[in-house]
Formats: sequence, structure tokens, C-alpha cells
Amino acid sequence: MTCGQEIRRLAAEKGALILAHNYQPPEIQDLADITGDSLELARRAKEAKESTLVVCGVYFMAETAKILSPEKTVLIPRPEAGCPLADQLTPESVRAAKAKHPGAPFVVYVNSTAATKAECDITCTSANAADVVRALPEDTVLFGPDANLAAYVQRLVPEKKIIPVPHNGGCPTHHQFSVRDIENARREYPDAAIVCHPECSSEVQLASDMVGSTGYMLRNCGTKKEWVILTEKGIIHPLQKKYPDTLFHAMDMAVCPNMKLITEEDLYVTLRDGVVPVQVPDIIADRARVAIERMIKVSK
Ligand code: CIZ
Repeated sequence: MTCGQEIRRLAAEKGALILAHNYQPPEIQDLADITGDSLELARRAKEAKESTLVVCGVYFMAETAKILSPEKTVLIPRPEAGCPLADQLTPESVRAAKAKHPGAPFVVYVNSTAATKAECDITCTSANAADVVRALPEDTVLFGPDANLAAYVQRLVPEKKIIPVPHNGGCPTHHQFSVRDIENARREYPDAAIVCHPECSSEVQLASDMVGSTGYMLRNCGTKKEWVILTEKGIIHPLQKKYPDTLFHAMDMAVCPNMKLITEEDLYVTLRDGVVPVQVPDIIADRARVAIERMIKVSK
């Protein structure tokens, strides 16, 4: 049996559901029962009938699954797969921002730690950030940790005031893209349309033809025959599967090292040995769950 076949055999034997993020390596996505963005993975983790969930992604995604399904065993093959963006917003800085802007709700991007989510009013993903902000009754909203996503939401929801916390938070992978990259891509691929992720800088967003989450890209890249994709390269795999006759170009540097840690061997060992179980203390999970479930309720 190949390693992949062993993984599927063990998953069936142990009654485990494998969830993989759109940025995972292609071979991991192909072994998963469910692939998707954070919103999709959170929804499916909540609804899952299986007693064990294996989350192939970065740590906050496994924490989110555990918070939504505290009765289930949630495993992550490489718990050290962190998110540098998540580390840019601490519970203390959320409390300080709320003290400075009394009455303003804090919308926290799911790319944040459970402890930080516990201090916030509602979570969002890049797929639903504008809908979440629109659903709030308040006119002034604190938003973090991604300042580029905050600026994107501000453009879509101009009637509200969005205050980014911190003012310069961002994802190192998406920060690498520049307007120069777009100009070069337009020269190299004159027939291609350019779509970027809202974690890219505002300048890159404004220079692109479309802006959206990975879920948005998967829904909308059927409209043209050639694309330049400005987000983590892992998304090319599900795009190519969904649109086999379309040409997709990724940028060479678009690799999140944390998203690429999990190997087939790691997944095999995780299923065989039941490691590494994710734990979130109840005192944090109970408060973070309120913020995540509030998001799921307002998401279309
Ligand atoms: O929302 C997510 O899962 C992330 C991190 C990106 C995306 O657009 O899918």
C-alpha cells in the first residue's frame, strides 16, 4: 500500500475526518475529505459527525475546529505551524484598543489566536469580512490584525469607520507582492486577468482586476481563460482541478512556509498515533466560541 492508501485506510478505521486548507500542498489536499478556506473548514468542523478531526493547516485553524467541537478529538499533524499574522494581535492590545474606543466592537480576523478571539466581539474571514462589518449596528469598528484586509473592508463599507489594530499588521507572504509584480505579469501574460487576495497591500489591490478570498477565486475564476493569481500558491491546485482548461500563473515567492510543513508521513503518524491533540482551555474556548458562532450566523 502507498502512504496515501494507508492514510485513507487509517482514517476509515479511526472514524476520522481530514480537513485541509486551500493553501496546503497538493498531495495533502488530495488525501483530505474536505478542502476549503477557513470559513468552510470551520463550518464543516462544526457539522462533522466524526469523533476525530484532523486539521491540515496552521494552528489557529485547528484551534477553531476544537472551539466549535469541544467534544471531538482535534488533531494537527504539525502543531508548530503557526501564523505570523496571528501573532501580531495580543489579547492585551485588543483590551487597550477597546478601552480607547469605548462602544466600538472588535472584529477579529480568524487568523488570530484563540486567546485573542476570546477578547473580541465577532470573527471574520477574508470571504465574509465586509458582510460581518455591515451586520454590526455600530458605525465605528475596530478590526485586526490585518491592516490590508481592514482597508479592503473600508473601501467596501465606506459608511462605517474601520480602525485597524495594529495599524500595520499583515501577512508576510502577501506583503511580498508589489505593483511592479503586476506590471511585469501584465507584460508577460497580456491576456491574463489578475486577481489578488485582500491580504495584499492596497496598492496591489487597486492595480489588480479582482480582489477576493480563495473561496471567491474558486467561485469566479471560470469567467476568463487565463489568470495571474496573487495569493499563496497552494490555491493553484484546486483552481486547476475545478477549471482544467484554464491557465493559472502563480508568483514564485508566494509560499507560506507554515502551510507547507505537513507531509504525507506526518499525516500518517497523526492518524496512527492520535497526535497531536489540540487543547483550548474552557475559559478561552467558551468566549471565543461566541465570536466564531456569531460570524457563522451572519455569513451568507
Ligand atoms: O480565509 C482563509 O482561509 C485564508 C487564510 C485565506 C483565504 O482566502 O482562504
